[in-house]
Amino acid sequence: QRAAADPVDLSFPRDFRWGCATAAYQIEGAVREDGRGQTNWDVFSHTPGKVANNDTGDVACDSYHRYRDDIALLKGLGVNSYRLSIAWSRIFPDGRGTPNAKGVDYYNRMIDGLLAAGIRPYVTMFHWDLPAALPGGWQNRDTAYAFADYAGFMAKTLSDRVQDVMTVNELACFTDLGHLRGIHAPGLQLPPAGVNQVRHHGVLAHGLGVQAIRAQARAGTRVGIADNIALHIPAIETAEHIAAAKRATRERNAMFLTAIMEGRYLDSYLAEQGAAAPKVQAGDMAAIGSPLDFVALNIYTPEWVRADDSAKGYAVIPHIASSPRMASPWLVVAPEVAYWGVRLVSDLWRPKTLYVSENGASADDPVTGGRVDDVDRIMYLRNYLGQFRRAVAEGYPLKGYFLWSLMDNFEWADGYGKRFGIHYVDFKTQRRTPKLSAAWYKEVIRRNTIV
Ligand code: GBH
Repeated sequence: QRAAADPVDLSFPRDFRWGCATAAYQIEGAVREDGRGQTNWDVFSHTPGKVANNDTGDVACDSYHRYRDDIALLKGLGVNSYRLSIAWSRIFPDGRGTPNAKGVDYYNRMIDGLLAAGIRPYVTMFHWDLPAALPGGWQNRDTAYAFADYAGFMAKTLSDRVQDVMTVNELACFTDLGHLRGIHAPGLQLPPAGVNQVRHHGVLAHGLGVQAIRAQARAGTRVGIADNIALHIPAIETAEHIAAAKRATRERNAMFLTAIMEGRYLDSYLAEQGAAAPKVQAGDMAAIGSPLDFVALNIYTPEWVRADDSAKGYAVIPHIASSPRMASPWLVVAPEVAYWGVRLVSDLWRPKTLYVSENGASADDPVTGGRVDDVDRIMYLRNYLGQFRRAVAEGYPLKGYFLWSLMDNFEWADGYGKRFGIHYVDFKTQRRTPKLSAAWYKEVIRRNTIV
């Protein structure tokens, strides 16, 4: 006679991809080495008052020199995958022209090292570090073509060893945060028409990038995007609220993922923007709508949505001060978004494959006696994973999970003040120490279930 029911099965499919994610400018440092060109983030972080504590990515985690240590950390975790980004300006210091062999060599060494360790690389071509030499940056349509040339070249170069490529990371960040809110590089606050044009150049870069990668990389290369869409949870799990959350997801991402998945801008978006709508040229929408092999989502903070009598049919419920948050004020804890993010994107657009390209949390890590017992981070990750598991159980095609991040790093406008790593980095000595969350994640991977 048993005292309790059998534990619920929380295991993941046998071929599930377990990984960690990082980005070039956040970890590499070595910004003036081996011919690397300057980027918008070098300029921005060196402009006083833009980044907390006036921190810069000049040294970061020094991964340009310590990439073997990074690979050792990954091996220690037992991950089978790693998501990294390529610094465009190491390959083309001026954004275009002749490739810089030393920059290419760095990524060849990195990829070879990962493969030797049995780790599959997932490569993001652009995670916000734009070559500063490109005139006008994302305001200039030419930047989208320069990106496609670079992405095609790089995919071809790595194609004998890299099968999984993401074009860009988080459209809304490098467009809106940089050009509407001005809190990321290049720090502009443009009027609506300017912002919409930048957004258009962002999705166009993605689309032209997909075409260039398909033209140049080996057949069988899988291409997708890592995007942070506006995510929504139905306030109540009933049909009317679920329909409202689905509609909010489609309409509130009209300038980004919706355009990519549907190959057009929604009429409601164009009507709402009026004269400020983006200027679109012939062929743009077909490029933007290029079919993808997978969609990857960075999943952190959502908004709750309820059905509403308004013309839109939904209402977004604002966050309140008492919502639970991690160390970054924006990082509201809402594990159900893990399920709803995957489900609503699947229901709307039926991608063949989905990945979680980022999920993780900042915490004020307690450092005592050389230990970092970051139980809040474990709590956060365990709860999000439980909701991803729910999506898998219901048959949604979620094939992998990349934890943000392998180690503490340069957290953009927050500098080194916000720590997202499962390895603690002492930025004076560059010493890396596994936090308790690293031991937890290792056990999750080893058993292929939530512990
Ligand atoms: C991701 O962005 C990035 O891809 C990654 O590079 C980053 O390190 C990681 O997440 C953790 O932040 O300051 O209140 O105005 C996540 C989406 C959107 C989160 C912008 C921070 C700024 C909000 N980011 N947001 S606020």
